[in-house]
Amino acid sequence: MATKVRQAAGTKEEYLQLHRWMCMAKALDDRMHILVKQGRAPFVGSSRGHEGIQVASTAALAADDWLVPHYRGLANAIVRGLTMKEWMLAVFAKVDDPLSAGRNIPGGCYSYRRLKIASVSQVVASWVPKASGIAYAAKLKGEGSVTLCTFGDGATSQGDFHEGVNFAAVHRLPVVFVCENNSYAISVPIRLQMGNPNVADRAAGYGIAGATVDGTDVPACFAVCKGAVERARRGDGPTLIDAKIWRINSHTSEDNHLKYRGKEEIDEAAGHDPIARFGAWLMERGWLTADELAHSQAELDAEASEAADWAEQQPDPIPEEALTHVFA
Ligand SMILES: Cc1ncc(C[n+]2csc(CCOP(=O)(O)OP(=O)(O)O)c2C)c(N)n1
Repeated sequence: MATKVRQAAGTKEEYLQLHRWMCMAKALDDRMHILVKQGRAPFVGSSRGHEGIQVASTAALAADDWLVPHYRGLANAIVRGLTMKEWMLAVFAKVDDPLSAGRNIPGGCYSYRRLKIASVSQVVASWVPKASGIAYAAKLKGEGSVTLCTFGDGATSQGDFHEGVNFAAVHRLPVVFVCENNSYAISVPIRLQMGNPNVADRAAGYGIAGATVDGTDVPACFAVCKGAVERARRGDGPTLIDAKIWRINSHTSEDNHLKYRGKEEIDEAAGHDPIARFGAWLMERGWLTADELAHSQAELDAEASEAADWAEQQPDPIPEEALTHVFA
């Protein structure tokens, strides 16, 4: 049964595209770590380990749908159409940065109207009620759009999470909630975060659909997310998806995970890389060769490096404009 669902979820072309988006995110992530080490960029909140569920959930949307991602959602934004150059403009906080006009740390707090990405915030879970609000507005206007809202396991401990999901449940809103469950909120492990580690079990308490999925299994994620988007679009209300993943890097470049997780666990996390797993899955089917994969990753790595060098040379915001776009 599960196999049937998977085969129906995507075509070869769609899967190859999902994989390329993941490799694009990795190329940018790896480049950002280098830039931080070189003292050229300020910060990286890595999406390594999250890419599978991020591309699968976002690719399940239609172009007119809304994305309300959490700060780790680089691959989500890439699927919506964010280019490497645009991302690097944000990394270097340049005047033409389309995400926050150079006003925030990369991925920290931004929106992108053209790509229908809305108001990401660093205040954990604060974007959950916003996502429900967007979905409510869409429903009232009869827009037919679906809103995808993503967050981490730590976010589910916040009151905002409960209020946002409950509101969406009461009004049967067209919204898909995806918990990218990497089992850490910075240094706090999931056993100290919640009594029941299965976030989707809470769906029953809200009276909505829930699903648990291995977030490193891209075809499975794509099937589950497509199902949730379809359910939302036909008026059957929200779904709460718990995607179990592994955070491969530290929380951010300001954090050192060796202080709170052992080397053995860190190595284990690296072994749950969704990009490697999906690449192997594509190769097993003869849809990608090892040479093609290596060539394409090298090409993307070079593109990320060129995007960084280019963005670094672009103009900085001017001091007189510091308060433009800032609301009191
Ligand atoms: C309301 C609030 N409390 C605390 C923080 C500090 N903080 C930033 S990220 C984070 C961890 C969030 O963990 P999780 O939701 O699991 O997402 P992850 O970063 O693991 O993807 C915390 C506590 C914050 N930004 N906002």
